[in-house]
Amino acid sequence: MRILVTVFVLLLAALFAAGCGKKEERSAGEIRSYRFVGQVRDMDPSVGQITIAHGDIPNFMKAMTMAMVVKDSNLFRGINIGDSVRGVLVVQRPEIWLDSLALIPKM
Ligand SMILES: [Cu+2]
Repeated sequence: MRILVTVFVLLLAALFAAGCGKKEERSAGEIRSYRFVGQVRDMDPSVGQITIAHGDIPNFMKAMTMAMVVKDSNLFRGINIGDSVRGVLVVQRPEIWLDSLALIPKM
């Protein structure tokens, strides 16, 4: 009986370890991207930051105005305060940055 209990405990431990391992694999270095539409409120290429009032981003965040990190200074090209834009936010914890940005032409 004691052997059976030991085997059962070991099995549980193995399952638990496998589960944890999988979870860690998923979260570490995982990259997610989220499309959004918004309006440029402020931008500062010297510090690589742009402030955008964005709409709801499903499964990520509600509509809000936030400063976004811009790694590629080319994204600022042709963009001005007040412009309507669509973009892609990339999340790779602990980092979040603006990965692409495009002007929505005025009608
Ligand atoms: Cu936000």
